[in-house]
Amino acid sequence: MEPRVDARGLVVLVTGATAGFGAAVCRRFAREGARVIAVGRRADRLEALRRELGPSCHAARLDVRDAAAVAALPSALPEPFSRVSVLVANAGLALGLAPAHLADVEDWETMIAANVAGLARTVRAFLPGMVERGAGHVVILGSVAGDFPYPGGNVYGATKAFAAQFALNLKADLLGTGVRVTSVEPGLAETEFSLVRFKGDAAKASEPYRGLKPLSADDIAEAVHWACTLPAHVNVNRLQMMPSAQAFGPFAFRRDA
Ligand code: NDP
Ligand code: 8X3
Repeated sequence: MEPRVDARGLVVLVTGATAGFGAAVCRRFAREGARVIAVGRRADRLEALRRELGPSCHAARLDVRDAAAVAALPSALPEPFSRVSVLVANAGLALGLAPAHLADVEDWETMIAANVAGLARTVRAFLPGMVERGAGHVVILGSVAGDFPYPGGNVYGATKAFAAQFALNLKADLLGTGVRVTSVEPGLAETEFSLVRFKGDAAKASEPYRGLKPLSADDIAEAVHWACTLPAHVNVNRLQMMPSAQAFGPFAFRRDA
């Protein structure tokens, strides 16, 4: 086997690093000796992570919906964090689980702004540097919700379908540049995701995980780390994961429809 990519040479920028998958990905790469840039909105969480990980971590407070701030981020990174080699575009959220005809349109706009526009802008900001250096890896957090429809998934699922197709289209564009692209598409994973989706309602948020073992943030971090440290000639295009306790729903029928 060709040699694996050595994490000690990587500069890994992670959006949505203040919780869940993003924080776990930062810890996973830092443990392997990579330099890590943690990006998110909550300053206290960023500062805590920066203190925990020490000098190998740089923190940048940023809302991925802020187009100007995203565009300015690559040139705002100090040495030795300025040459980002792995971008983990993970920041995102679901809001609500109401059927489309009852859903809050502002929730839809927030999801589209973060999960679609914010994602695309983040990737666009870091691609030129990677292409110029002839090396890099873009990891995009999609979801099984982008592949499998479920009631109430409406716009959230559609944003994740965008994420997966965007990743594949990037792969097409980046052929021959030395930049790898991977779409990671998890199923049920216990993080702050549901608390955000149900707007702080802890009882509702815990219901999806009741009585089963969901994926953990560390499980996703492990998968991201694996894909990024495979030998440079190997590109994992899509990586879909579910807990053993999850599977697909059957088709639904209504006899009275
Ligand atoms: P969490 O809610 O635990 O973490 C989400 C992270 O995204 C937080 O760090 C949050 O930070 C950040 N974030 C949200 N909005 C913005 C924004 N506008 N700008 C910058 N950062 C933002 O959820 P997960 O870790 O579970 O989710 C991470 C990704 O994985 C999301 O894209 C989600 O859709 C996806 N996913 C989650 C699954 C799950 O079941 N948990 C399954 C499949 C995919 P802050 O609020 O500080 O900005
Ligand atoms: C998160 C997984 O099934 O709650 O993307 O939509 S799900």
